[in-house]
Amino acid sequence: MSRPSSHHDHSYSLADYGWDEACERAFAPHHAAGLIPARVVRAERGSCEAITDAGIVRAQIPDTGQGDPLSAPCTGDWAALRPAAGRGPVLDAVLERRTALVRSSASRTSHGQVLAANVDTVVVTVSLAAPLNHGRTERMLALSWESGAQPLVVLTKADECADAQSAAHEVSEIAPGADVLVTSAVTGQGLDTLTAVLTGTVVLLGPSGAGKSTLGNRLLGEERLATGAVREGDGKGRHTTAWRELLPLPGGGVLLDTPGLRAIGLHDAQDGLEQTFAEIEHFAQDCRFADCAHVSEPGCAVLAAVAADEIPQRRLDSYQRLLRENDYAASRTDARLRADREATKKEITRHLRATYRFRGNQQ
Ligand SMILES: Nc1nc2c(ncn2[C@@H]2O[C@H](COP(=O)(O)OP(=O)(O)OP(=O)(O)O)[C@@H](O)[C@H]2O)c(=O)[nH]1
Ligand SMILES: [Mg+2]
Ligand SMILES: [Zn+2]
Repeated sequence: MSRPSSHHDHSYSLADYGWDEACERAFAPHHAAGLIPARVVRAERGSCEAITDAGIVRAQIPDTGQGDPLSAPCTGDWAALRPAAGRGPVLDAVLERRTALVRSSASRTSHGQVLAANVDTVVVTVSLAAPLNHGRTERMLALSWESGAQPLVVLTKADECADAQSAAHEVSEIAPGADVLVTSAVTGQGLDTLTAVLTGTVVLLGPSGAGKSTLGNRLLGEERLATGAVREGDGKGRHTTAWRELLPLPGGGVLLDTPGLRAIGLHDAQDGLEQTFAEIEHFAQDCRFADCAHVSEPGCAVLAAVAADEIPQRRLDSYQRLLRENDYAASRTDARLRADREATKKEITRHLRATYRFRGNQQ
């Protein structure tokens, strides 16, 4: 396994990390309050590393008591830091996120987990050294579209594939609206094009072993990220990357490598799914019923398109499976919200009872 170098260069400024006029405007009230602008490059529970114009600092994250991890500061957030005498600064506020990459959290709670905030481009990596798994790619695309960022599919390891072009064609059929690029970190194929099209905050997303960190090192121009061999036999990765950290790209913009996710659960991704399956939604406009589920309804234009081989059956099945999963996740969220509200109501009732009993005793 190759070792990454672990420290940031201190010569970078906030502008290198994407600070622009929109940030400046949004930060104005914090500026007036004497707070310092920063971008979170790595977040943990209780503290984070953030870049400021004075270099990297570690800032404390006060416990807000809010259970929802969606509101916790995460990598890519623009933050307002309050300087504290004699110790590190405290993260006081987070600017509203332009975009956010959210998956349903791994824990059994129904909360979402923010993988990255203020992302411009999501690089969805797909290895050409293993059989294509369209369902997984569609899932990653749905997550990407839902985030508000632009997805770009990057096929990796072209050197290990006999016919990369036809694989690229196949993948482009399941990725309406996203470009598909063939690359190899070994031969260098496609890397100049990739470098040229990447701007802003770029996130590498994909299964373990897809070659995200290897690609990241090529984009960074140095071995900053640890990489690991895939397993003999099934070609699966070993989950080499363990954390998420923003790194500046030599040509401008910043890069976020992510750990290969074991499971990418959808979180409230209805719009992202509609975008991912745009051609099905297009046909659906001609269904007789506005709420057609494209199962057995009369006058269903989607089923007609499947029968006419204009939409592959696999594609419709995949869409319906992901929609069901998303609905299920949403209903769990609703149940949790209901439970939260019930708990709050009970708490208030208890409080009122105690208060009135107290008053009653006084009289
Ligand atoms: N042949 C070939 N191998 C590659 C290429 N890119 C990456 N690899 C190999 O694929 C393996 C996995 O690469 P990583 O970059 O660690 O994969 P990753 O996606 O970062 O994996 P995780 O960090 O576990 O999520 C390593 O052995 C790489 O050398 C490529 O373009 N061609
Ligand atoms: Mg990695
Ligand atoms: Zn229909």
